[in-house]
Amino acid sequence: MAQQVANVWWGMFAFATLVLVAVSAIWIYALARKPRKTSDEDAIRINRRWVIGGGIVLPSLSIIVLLIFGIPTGRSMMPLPVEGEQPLKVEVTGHQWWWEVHYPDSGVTTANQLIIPAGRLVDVQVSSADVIHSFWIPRLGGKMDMLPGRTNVIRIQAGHTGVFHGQCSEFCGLQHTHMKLHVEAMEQADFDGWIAARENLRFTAGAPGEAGQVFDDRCGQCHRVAGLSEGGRAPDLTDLATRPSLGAGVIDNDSEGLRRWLREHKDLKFGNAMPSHDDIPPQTLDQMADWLETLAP
Ligand code: HEC
Ligand SMILES: [Cu+2]
Repeated sequence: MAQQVANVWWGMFAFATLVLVAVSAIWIYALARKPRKTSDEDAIRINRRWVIGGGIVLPSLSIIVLLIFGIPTGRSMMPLPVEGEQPLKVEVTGHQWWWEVHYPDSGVTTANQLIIPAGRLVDVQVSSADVIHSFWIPRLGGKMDMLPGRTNVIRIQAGHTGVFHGQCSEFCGLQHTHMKLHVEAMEQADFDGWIAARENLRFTAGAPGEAGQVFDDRCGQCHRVAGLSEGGRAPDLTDLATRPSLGAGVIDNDSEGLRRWLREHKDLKFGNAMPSHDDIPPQTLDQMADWLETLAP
């Protein structure tokens, strides 16, 4: 779809360049030529010719040509019925300031990463839990507003495997910039494996010692870890260790990053909705970080 959008853009660019060159040439010619005597009637006639030709016929033709190419491109991004293999459904919900990603067919939930099979159509059902956000993966095509209380659908298709970058593109508050989405297209078989690994993933052992208590009392109220807590107000942490970044792109997700996030998340991402952990002893936070690093299939 992005390829088609790009083609339409280049076509418009070429045509606009032609018009610019033509108008400039006529303008230079008009400046350079000697004035001729024209009768009033002739002047009106010439005038009218330019208004009708240049002002009505040319723009109408250009718009018709543009629509001939533009409408099919727009339609290819709409979730119209297709024959054969059905598009994969994914629900993406915008939150201030992170992305909830849910695969309704398998019940898998993750956050701040959208994994899709390359080559297959994907219908992304976008919505919002709070304010208006906008779903945009520039290299995969158009954008779609994410509105609270309404579900919009945008169809995407990655032509090849690889990593693409998504970004919220509707100003949604302080940390709008720090609302990045990691998008990865995999071979269908790898994608199936990715889903299968998460489908029945349940943890039985919580964090050890103090950290376990803190998790049950606090973290688990907002965060879900399959098998341990059902919090739904914050990123699902079940596959946390497999994600490339924390805080929707604020910091790399490694041992160091995780420790920093738990201690300094208020500085790293000012205003984010997670309460400060200043009252939790550093060693408990480190214990927590060690355990969070094990949350993976
Ligand atoms: C009031 C709800 C709330 C509580 C309680 C809470 N968090 Fe969070 N947490 C959030 C929100 C919201 C985010 C996402 C912030 C953002 O990126 O804007 C978050 C983000 C995170 C992340 C990064 C996740 C990611 O994928 O980027 C980790 C890790 C995390 N919290 C761990 C914890 C731990 C450990 C505790 C308990 C000590 C805790 N949280 C308590 C709401 C909460
Ligand atoms: Cu935003």
